[in-house]
Amino acid sequence: MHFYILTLFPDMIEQVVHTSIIGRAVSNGILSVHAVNIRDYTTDKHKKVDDYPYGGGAGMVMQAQPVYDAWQAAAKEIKSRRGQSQLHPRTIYLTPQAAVFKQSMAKQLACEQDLILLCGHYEGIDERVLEEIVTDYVSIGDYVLTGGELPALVVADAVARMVPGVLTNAQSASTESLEGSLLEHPQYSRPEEWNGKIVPAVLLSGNHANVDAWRREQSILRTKERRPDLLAQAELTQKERERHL
Ligand code: 6GU
Repeated sequence: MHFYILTLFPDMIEQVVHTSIIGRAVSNGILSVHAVNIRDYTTDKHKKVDDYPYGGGAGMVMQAQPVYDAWQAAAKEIKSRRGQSQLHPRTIYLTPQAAVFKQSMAKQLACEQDLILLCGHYEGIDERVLEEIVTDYVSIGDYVLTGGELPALVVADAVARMVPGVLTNAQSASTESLEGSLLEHPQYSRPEEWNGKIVPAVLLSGNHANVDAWRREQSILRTKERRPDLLAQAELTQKERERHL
C-alpha cells in the first residue's frame, strides 16, 4: 500500500514512518510513505501558501493552488504506476469537522492500493479545492489539534497495521480488540508476584478453557466499566446479556 501525505511539515511525517512496525514494513517494501511538501508546489514568488479569509476573521487560510498542484502530482504518480488515466485516488482530509475515525474505517481503507492524506493548518483550506479532490473527511476525536499531521499519522498507522504482512502472526492475534466492540482483557507477565501483587491463579492453571472463559469475562467487565457505550453494541451471548446488561 502506498501513502501520500500532503503537508507543510514533511519532517514530522518522515520522523515517524521510519520507526517501529511501520518503519519495518516500509523497509520490507510492503508499504511506502511519501511526504509531499505542499510548499514545493506554490507558484507564489515568496513561497506563500496561505492568505487572509474572505469575509474577515482570525487566522489564515491555505490557498487552493498549492494544495491542488501537490495533489495532482501525487495523483499523477499513482495513475501512472497503476496505468489508469481516469482514476481519482481516495483522498482523506483530516479535519475536526468530520465523523470520528473508527477501527471499521481502518479495515476498509486497508483494502485500497493508494491513499492520499491531506493535512491542513491555520484556519483550514479553501473550500473549493476540497470540493475538487477530497473523497473522505476524517476526524480523530472531539478535540482540536494544531494541524492534520498527527491525525494523518494516526490514520496511516491504524490502516497500515491492517494491511496483510505488516504485523507478524503474534501481533495479529491481539488485533481483534474492539472488533466485537469489547476491550481487551488484562495481561500479566513474570514474575508471579510483584509489589505484593500476584497473578490471577487461573492464568497459571494450564487449563485453556478456563483461561479463555476468564479473559472473556474480564473483557466484558472492563468494557462495562470503562466504555459502557461500546457494551451496548457488543456481540454477547444470551447468557452474557443476562449477566451483564
Ligand atoms: Cl483530523 N485535525 C485537527 N486539526 N484537529 C483534530 C483532528 C483533525 N481530529 C481531532 N482534532
